[in-house]
Amino acid sequence: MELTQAEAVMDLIHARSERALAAAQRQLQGQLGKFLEELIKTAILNLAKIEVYIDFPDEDLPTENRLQVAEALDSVLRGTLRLLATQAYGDLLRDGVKTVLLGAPNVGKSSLLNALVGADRALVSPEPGTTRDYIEERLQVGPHLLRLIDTAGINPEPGALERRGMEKTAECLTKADLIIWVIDASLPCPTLPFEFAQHILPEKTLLVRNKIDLVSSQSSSSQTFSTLGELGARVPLLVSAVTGVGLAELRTAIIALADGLRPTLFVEEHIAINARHADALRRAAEGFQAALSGLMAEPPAPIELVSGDVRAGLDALGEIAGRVDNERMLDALFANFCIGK
Ligand SMILES: Nc1nc2c(ncn2[C@@H]2O[C@H](COP(=O)(O)OP(=O)(O)OP(=O)(O)O)[C@@H](O)[C@H]2O)c(=O)[nH]1
Ligand SMILES: [Mg+2]
Repeated sequence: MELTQAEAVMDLIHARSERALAAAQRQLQGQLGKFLEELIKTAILNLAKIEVYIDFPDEDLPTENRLQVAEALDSVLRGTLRLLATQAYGDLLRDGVKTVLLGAPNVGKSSLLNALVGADRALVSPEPGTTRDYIEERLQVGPHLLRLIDTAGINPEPGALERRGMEKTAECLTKADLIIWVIDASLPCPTLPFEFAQHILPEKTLLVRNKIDLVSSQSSSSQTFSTLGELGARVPLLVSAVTGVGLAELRTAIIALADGLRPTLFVEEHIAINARHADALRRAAEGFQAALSGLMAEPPAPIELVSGDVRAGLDALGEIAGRVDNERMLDALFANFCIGK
């Protein structure tokens, strides 16, 4: 078993959602290892192609070979960056989808958190400004793990303590994967100050009209949302945290939005690297990038330097699965070139 598979066993044990489980299973089957192996193979082969010329200092690396090697290293670099791009998805699987409940005071954010979690987790009261600090709960919604965060309500005229709560809300928003924007269905349509509104991207936001139990069905269908911009043009979700109406639809909508957070770069959607992999991949990318720059410079960098950079990239890739040893390098060197002929 290689290192990535051993890590997958750990991920399997800690998996808290179907998606995390599926990703861990694929990694256990060696999916990540195989992808890395391909990159390593190509890099070793091309390292061999240039190191031949270190051993024969009278000959220069012909331009044609140089371009071939550069092209191959470029594909290794792109593969490395593609893997690196799955880190955000890996974080999402391991830590949960960061979902922020946002809205004016008293609209029922804490009540919604309690209703979704199925427990009295956050304090609820008819007084506005109940929640000051943010409250976080993990829960499963369909195949996803959610980190649901209840925040202090956005008050246009806050007191000192409320203002500090709102600063924390703004900070939460900048890191949110999803936003549930709650408005009170029994009140006129609200607006949000710019410092909050700027973070509300329509593709990651659900508009929820809570307290629908207080509103007759006629008046709820006639309300317009002209102050809410692009989001206002959508049909909002109608829910009641008190009666439970609309909560199933809210869960379905959350699942649909969370599904959209998957990386689109991979057909094999289950690759999701961890922080250790990301650190090594970043160093690998640096090595391959430096080698490429050296090869493509005019005049090209000395071959010893280029080879050193490729080796640094290879070592970093090798760290992820185990190690790339010199034996393998020599094998490739002798298998592909008629040295000593
Ligand atoms: N009728 C009705 N009342 C609700 C509903 N949801 C919440 N409430 C009531 O609205 C009041 C405020 O609810 P909270 O959940 O504390 O509201 P909040 O948005 O967290 O408020 P802050 O923490 O002050 O920002 C409470 O009295 C709740 O019982 C609902 O769907 N229907
Ligand atoms: Mg609250």
